[in-house]
Amino acid sequence: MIRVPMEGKVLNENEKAAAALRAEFSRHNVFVVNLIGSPGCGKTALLERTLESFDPSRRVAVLTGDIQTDADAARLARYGFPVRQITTAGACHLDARMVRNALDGWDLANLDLLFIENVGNLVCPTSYDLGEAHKIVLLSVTEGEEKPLKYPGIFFKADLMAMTKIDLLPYVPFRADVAERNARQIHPGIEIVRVSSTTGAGMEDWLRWLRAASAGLAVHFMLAGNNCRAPV
Ligand SMILES: Nc1nc2c(ncn2[C@@H]2O[C@H](COP(=O)(O)OP(=O)(O)OP(=O)(O)O)[C@@H](O)[C@H]2O)c(=O)[nH]1
Ligand SMILES: [Mg+2]
Repeated sequence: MIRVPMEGKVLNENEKAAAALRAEFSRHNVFVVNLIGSPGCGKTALLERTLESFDPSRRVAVLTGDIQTDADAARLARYGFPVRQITTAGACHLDARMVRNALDGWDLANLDLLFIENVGNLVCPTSYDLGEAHKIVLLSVTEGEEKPLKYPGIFFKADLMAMTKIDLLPYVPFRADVAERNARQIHPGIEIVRVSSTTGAGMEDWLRWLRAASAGLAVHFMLAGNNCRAPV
């Protein structure tokens, strides 16, 4: 009985912090996406492949969340863009305050695109607004096509589902069309891309989605074809 009001208060605090962040992102025209998915679904790998495809002049940064270690930040920093690790020391999600703290010292006026990789978890991050423009859910083909039905919250809230590791489709009994149907049963308007960070398949669709989703903002991170290296 006590747990519910306390959780409500925490979420309420987060909503205030997220609203402040959203206003800040909007003021500086920063396009922010929040990547959510199970541990190991390929969030960092997708970001690695994405950063690899960007021209170094792009004004892109990444915040990556984990319970422990800065392993993901080390992987992502290799591409030359600003990267910071948020270690939550036990928390199964990022919250808006953690994001605000991690942004300290970064001039948002110098940024067009911010990726936030959430802690690997299909449930907890769903409830925490980070001031992002879009939540993106990743579902890898090794997880089972029923996951959108079992974990509907994130599929309902996400604007895009990235089906990851599609290079493994020949080797796993995963029916991609059923997974997509399940996601659309929960959220009829959800957009879907199929990608492989290993082979690069589908990267153009993912980048096209990013371009279209950010079109309302005056961001220039990859509007010009000559400034965006084609995915390898
Ligand atoms: N075959 C294949 N493996 C992949 C692909 N993407 C990621 N992996 C592998 O999946 C494992 C987990 O990938 P990560 O990118 O670390 O996953 P993550 O979602 O960032 O994991 P956490 O941050 O720990 O939640 C690694 O061994 C990757 O090499 C892919 O497209 N195809
Ligand atoms: Mg990761």
